[in-house]
Amino acid sequence: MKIDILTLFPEMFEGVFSSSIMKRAIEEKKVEVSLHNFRDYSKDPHHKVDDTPYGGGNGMVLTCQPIFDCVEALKKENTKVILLTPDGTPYQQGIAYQLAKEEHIILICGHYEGFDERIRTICDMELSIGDYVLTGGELASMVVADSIVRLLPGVIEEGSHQNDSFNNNLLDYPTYTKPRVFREMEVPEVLVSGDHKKIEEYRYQESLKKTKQRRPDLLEK
Ligand code: 6GU
Repeated sequence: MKIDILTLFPEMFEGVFSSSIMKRAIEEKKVEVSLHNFRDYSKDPHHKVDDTPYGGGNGMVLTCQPIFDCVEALKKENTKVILLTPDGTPYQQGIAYQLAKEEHIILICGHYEGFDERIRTICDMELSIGDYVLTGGELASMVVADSIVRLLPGVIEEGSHQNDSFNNNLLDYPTYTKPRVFREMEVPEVLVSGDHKKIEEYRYQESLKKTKQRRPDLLEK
């Protein structure tokens, strides 16, 4: 998979792509990530990328030209162009699975107070990562990229995302490791019983219980 990210702040991504699982996935060529500062595509003599809004109002609006030219330079036959915006489709695990099947993704990070509405015409999808407002799409695109990359074949141990929270609309069951007793808190007996059928049933029931308590909305899906 190839992920191209359009941003005015490529330096924000350094830590995310040079650490942990993302770093390894890139090194092992499971994914290729490129950052593009669309300011470099601006035809304005001062490399301007924004202007005042028609009709008046506060703030600056990202202009079409640099983003259109940057997307057109990168776009291939099977490219999915995604805009990160607080008014986009709420991002969910199901979308991560769909996007993990794509060959090439372009993520466009909006910034400042907004972007020219016509930028939406070159996008296949608009995503929001939640009901709160960020200063820009950068953090959102990191969230989307991270959640996709971990699903790519060979990035994390096969099967280890089978039990992720949100698969089957259930939250994860509780897990424990050594020691068996820590500050008088004991690991549930069933987990050391060796009875795999019982363990499976216990985990399912715990998932269900936690989901009912914390996210009853998931069970209605
Ligand atoms: Cl994708 N962008 C911004 N700026 N704020 C957000 C968001 C995206 N998703 C939630 N809040």
